[in-house]
Parts: sequence; C-alpha cells; structure tokens
Amino acid sequence: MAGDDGTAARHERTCVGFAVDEAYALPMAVAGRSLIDHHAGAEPLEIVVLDLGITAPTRARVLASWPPGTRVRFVPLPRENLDGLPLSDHEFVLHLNRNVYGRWFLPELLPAAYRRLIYLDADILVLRDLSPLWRIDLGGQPFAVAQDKGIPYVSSDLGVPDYRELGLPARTKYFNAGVMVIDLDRWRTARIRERALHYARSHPDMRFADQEALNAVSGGAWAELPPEWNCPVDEELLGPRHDAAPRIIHFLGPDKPWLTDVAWAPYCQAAYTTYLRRTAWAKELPALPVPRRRGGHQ
Ligand SMILES: [Mn+2]
Repeated sequence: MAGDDGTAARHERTCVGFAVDEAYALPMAVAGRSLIDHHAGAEPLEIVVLDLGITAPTRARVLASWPPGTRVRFVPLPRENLDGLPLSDHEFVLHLNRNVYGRWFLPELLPAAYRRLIYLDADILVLRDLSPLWRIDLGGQPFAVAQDKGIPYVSSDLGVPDYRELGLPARTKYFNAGVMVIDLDRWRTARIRERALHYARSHPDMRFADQEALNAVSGGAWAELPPEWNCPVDEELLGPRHDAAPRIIHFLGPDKPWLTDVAWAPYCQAAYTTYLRRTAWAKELPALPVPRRRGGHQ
C-alpha cells in the first residue's frame, strides 16, 4: 500500500548531525571522515551540520575532507539563540563557550522527512560502522545515550545538583551527551529543547551547561546505549592492555588531540592522526588556533 510504503520510507531516513563553529570545523572534518570511512550500511549516509559560524573557505575545506558524493547539508543557527545561557567556571568546563548549546536546536532545523538523528560531538572518532544505530530500539524514549563514565549518577560530582528538588532518586543514571540517537518526533513532542532552555535560564549557576540541563529535564527517561558507543579516551581504553572494543571514542574534557600543547600518549595521537591525514587539514598542523579558555564547545 502506498501509505505503508511512505511510512517505511520515512523510517529509513536517518541522518548524522554535528553542531560546530569555526574552531571545531577541523575536528568535525576528522570525526566525519572516520564516520564515512566505516560506513557499511545500505542506507546512504546523510550528514547535517548545524553551522554556528563557519566561514565559507572552512566550509569548503570540510567538504574537501570527505569523499565526493557524501550528502552534506549546512544549516545555520543565528548566535542570538544562545545569548544569556549560563557557563560555569568549574575547571573541567572552562574550555566551553556558549556554542555547546547549539545541538539543542538541531532536531527542529532538520527537514521533516528525517525520522532519526544520530548526533555526534566533533571530538570523537568513529571506529566501526554506525549502521546498527539506525534501528536500535529506543524503547519509546526520545533518545538513546550512554551513561557517563566519569559522572555516573545525577548525585555525582558535576551531576545535577538540584536532583532532590527535581524529585530524582540519587542513583538516577547520568548520561554523556556527546553521542545521542534521537527519535525526532518524540524529541519534539517531549519539548526537550524548550524544557532544557527553561532549565538553563532558571539555573544560572549550572555547572555542566547543556549536558546538565538535558540530564535534569529527562530525569533518567532515556534508552541506554552500550558503553562501546561512547568510550572516553583514557589509558585503560587505548593503552597496550586494553580489552575494550570501542565503536566510538570520545576525547572528553579540555585536552583535545588537535591542540598541540597537549601531550597525548603516542597510541592515542596515532588513532587521531590516521583520520586527520585523510582530511584537507592533513598538511598543516596546527591548522586552527583554539584558545584554551572558552575556545571550544564540546
Ligand atoms: Mn565532546
């Protein structure tokens, strides 16, 4: 039946989304290249970039970093949308600027044809085919995410300080927002963006920006991804004795592999350099100076 066919076709439409500014175009080019090079699904890969101020030459450089034929769409978000959103002075998030909130706007800026969005931070590397996430069961929840290894519960340090006032049990799991599989209809119906914005504007002392607000408003109502979909990079993971099988590795925190003043372990730098060499930034490092304080957003 035509109706059934239409529904089925819509279910097929999944896109991968990034949300970056000029300074994070380089890591996005690297992350995107690692994603594309592992893509083995039958569905064509479609990438949507929420553009938080990428210049035209840098946009061209991103496109030159990815194989011809990759379907890429840039969607601009005016910065005024992010005015007044809180940034804390906690040491672990001093590198973040307001663009960290940009990802909240991505679901509503996508064409209606898309059913599912796989949001990726730019500070990640994809090491396996992501196609299983196209149809992973979300159990009726608006999104699937992995529990945060460093902030496992809302009651953890850097978790959700107001968890009691929100009626959340102390052991409510806390997730990392760097990899999210989003059911777009449910995200919009649950008004995640509006509720997170309201939370952020009414909690100016928030410690962990977008991630804290998303955890606060979802209150544990999310599907859980196995940890291999969002593995923080540490010695345990990438060292000689690791036995994990990461599908996505995530360079959490203020130290990033594209910053030349960070001394990464050789095996960690090698993983990054493999994909960096396949981009249009391969021959010039460092390509973009990123200030250490408030210079990043992921
Ligand atoms: Mn990140």
